[in-house]
Amino acid sequence: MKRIVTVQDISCVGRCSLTVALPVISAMGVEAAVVPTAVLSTHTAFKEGFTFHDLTGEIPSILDHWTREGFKFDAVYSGYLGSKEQCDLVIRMFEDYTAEGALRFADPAMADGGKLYPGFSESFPEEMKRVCQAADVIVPNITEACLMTGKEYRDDFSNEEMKEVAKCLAQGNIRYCVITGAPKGQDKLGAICYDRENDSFFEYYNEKLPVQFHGTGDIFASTMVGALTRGRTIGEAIKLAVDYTLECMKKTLADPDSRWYGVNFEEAIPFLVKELEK
Ligand code: PXL
Repeated sequence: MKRIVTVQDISCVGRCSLTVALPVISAMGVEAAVVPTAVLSTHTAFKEGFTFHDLTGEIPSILDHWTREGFKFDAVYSGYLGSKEQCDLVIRMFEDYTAEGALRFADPAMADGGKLYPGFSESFPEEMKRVCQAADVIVPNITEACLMTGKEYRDDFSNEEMKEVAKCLAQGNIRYCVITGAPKGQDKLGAICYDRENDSFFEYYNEKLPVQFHGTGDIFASTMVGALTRGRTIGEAIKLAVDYTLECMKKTLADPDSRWYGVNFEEAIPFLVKELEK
């Protein structure tokens, strides 16, 4: 069985980060080890009052133990990170805990809709850019891609403009820069992938629903990591991630109260497993 390690926070309520990555990756038949970066009472899109306990201080000793044990993983997957120091630690993990040919995957989960999430400083995107450019595959939304390339965000970028941003960000180790949540016309949503090695683009779209939910980026990223680790091509991984995310959103729509609690990925797990077996 393949084994990955994912580095992100644990938000106790509000399906996102580790509470999404662990079940999704497990459902895909891949073992998931974790490095928790922080413990929060909820994700930060909840109103005032969420708690935040930073775990940066714990990570170096976890990694030192792993070095003594000689642990290596088939993928290192980073998500929501809280500090420059954590960015440095992820870059160290990309170097030191990857098996031969392993995947280095970064989801720069820090912003959406033109704005950084609460608690991030203006300088954080520069730190996250270092993490992304040390990875093989990255999955920013267009807001995150703009913040890391210094482009001004607009909510009406054309397909060509998005491709330009993806290409501009694809430096360092990056092989594939996947812009998530990319629209196609009025009624399609999907992803645009820039393949740096071949200087080409791959796009995949599915139905666009008239709603947005919190935590869809984590579903998308976790699905891609699972699929790539299972040996799927980048195109197959993107298609599966777009389709499963849509399926989760459809399940969520059936329960309007669940909006702040992330998407209903649980009831869509049978779809994911079936698609993966095809
Ligand atoms: O879904 C990304 C994410 C992860 N972790 C925390 C968050 C968010 C998005 O807001 O707040 C704590």
